[in-house]
Order: sequence, then structure tokens, then C-alpha cells
Amino acid sequence: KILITGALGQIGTELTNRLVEIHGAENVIASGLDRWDKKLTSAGFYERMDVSNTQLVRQVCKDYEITTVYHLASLLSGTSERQPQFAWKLNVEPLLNFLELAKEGLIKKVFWPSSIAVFGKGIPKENVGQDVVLNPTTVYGISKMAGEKWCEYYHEKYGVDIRSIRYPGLISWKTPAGGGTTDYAVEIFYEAIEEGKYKSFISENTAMPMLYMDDAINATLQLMDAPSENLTVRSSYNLGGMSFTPKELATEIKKEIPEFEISYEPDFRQAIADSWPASIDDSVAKKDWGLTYDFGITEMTKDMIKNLKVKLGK
Ligand code: VAH
Repeated sequence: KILITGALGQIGTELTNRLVEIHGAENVIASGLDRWDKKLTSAGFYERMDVSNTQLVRQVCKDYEITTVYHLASLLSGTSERQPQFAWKLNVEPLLNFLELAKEGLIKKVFWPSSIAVFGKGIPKENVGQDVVLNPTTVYGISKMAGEKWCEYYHEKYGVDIRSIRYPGLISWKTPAGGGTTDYAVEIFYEAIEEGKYKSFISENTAMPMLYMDDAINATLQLMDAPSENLTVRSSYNLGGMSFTPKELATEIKKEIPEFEISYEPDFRQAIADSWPASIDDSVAKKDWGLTYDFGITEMTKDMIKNLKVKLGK
């Protein structure tokens, strides 16, 4: 059976639905802190679970005979900067618990999301490689870097089958993102449709690595289905997707909504964005497990606007 933590989140809702399609609802247990909301997930079971409650997590894994865990519960970059100690605790300690459960053999395989936020000062801005020095300057990046090192440690020392991806900014329409620096690229679509204008908290020429959610879910499942012996990275795989600036995204949106206007008012998240790479080299993922992409900025923009118009009743 499969357990997803953070199942009501931006990745969690879509990953849960895809896992149900593949494995059947009776084999998928979704969990989250919030009350279950049926529109968000089609899992056979839902457990209201605080991932910090290690005894409850162990009990749920035992009761449902969980073999694979997608541990997605986390606080994103913006939110984490506002509550550093809590963000560190929540982003790292529950992961350690799942690594322990895997070491004991109670569960067999763990997926954990890292982020391009692990990169920071002192490296080139473009085409950042798999093995560059990690110098995160945000609490979120520090917690993800620490998580990656723990994953590598438990694999090397105890043979735990842990797999991870350094996600770029993720863009989707089904569930609003929560508190990320890249989430201007989600909000902009809602406001373009509802207001015809958007005030971006990231400056116009700040390029960041981005990925459409469909491609992120496909990549996650490709990695999890790959033969373990093919995987040469047990910290976390670079995944670059596409790279664009708010200005470039606004230009794409204008092709669909000609009257759309963008303005810029950078906030505290600009400094976070400035510390991150503009583009990523994900050749190792392509070699090890056949990473591919279906959506570029034009296809993504069309798909976002088409689906959001329906969702927003426009
Ligand atoms: C954030 N969307 O902005 C997340 C992600 C690379 C960015 O980690 O915090």
C-alpha cells in the first residue's frame, strides 16, 4: 500500500489522484493535517495525521501495511522564512522518522521532495550541475540540504531505498500553491483571468527554473519506477524543467489574454529568488531514469488558462 503525506498540498493532490489511477483507490492512503476535502483527492483512505507525531505515523504504516511512502508534507520557502525553528523541525524530523521506518524494514521505499532552493551563493547562475557546492541561504534550502544528506546517509549506511528530486518552481491549477517564492507564476494566472492584471512580487528579469505539474508528476513516477541499480544519486536529482522570467511569462499570457497587464513590486521573496539558479543541468536524471518533458512555456500557458477558466467559471 502507498501512503502520501501532505496529500492536500500542491503536489500531493495531483500525485494522489495519479497513484489512485495506477494502483486503485484501495491501495492509496492519503494523509494531511487538514480535514479531508473530497474534491482534492480520490484516495481510498484518508488519515488526518500530523507527520511530527512519530508514534501515529508508525501506527498508520503498520495498520495499512504501507510499503511505499511519498513524504510531501513541508513548509515552502516564503512560509519557512517567517517561522525558521518550526520550519526546520517540520521539514526534517518527520523525514528522519520515515528513514528509520525504512531502515527497520517496516516500509520499503520512500520518495522525498527536495528543491532547487538547496543551491545558493558561489555557483554559476546558469545550467547548475548535479554535484555543485550547496550554499543555501534560506531556512527552506537549509532544511532541504540537510534532508538530502540524511537520505544519502541512510542509503549508504543501511541500504534504504530513498529517492528524491530537486523540484524547480511548480505550476498547476488544481490546488493553489502555498507560500513559495516561485508561486508568482501560479497567482499570475488566477489574476490574469479574474482581474486582467497582476502585480508581481518578483522583478521582471528574474529567471527561475519552472516545471508544469503534469511533467513533475510524470518525473516523480518515472524515478520511483526505475530499477534501483540504475540510480547513481541518492541525495536528490537535479530537475530543471524550463526557465523563464515574469516578463516572459506575461508575454505568453498576453497571447491568450491580450488586455493582460503586469506590474512589478518585488518583496522579501526577491532576495530568495536572487539566491537561486536561473537554470539547471538535469542530464544525470535523463541518463539514469529517462527524464522527459511534455510542456514548454507556451503549452503550459494554454493549458493553465483553459483549465483555470473552467475552474473559476469564467
Ligand atoms: C518555493 N515552490 O518557492 C517552492 C520551490 C524551487 C521553489 O521549492 O518555495
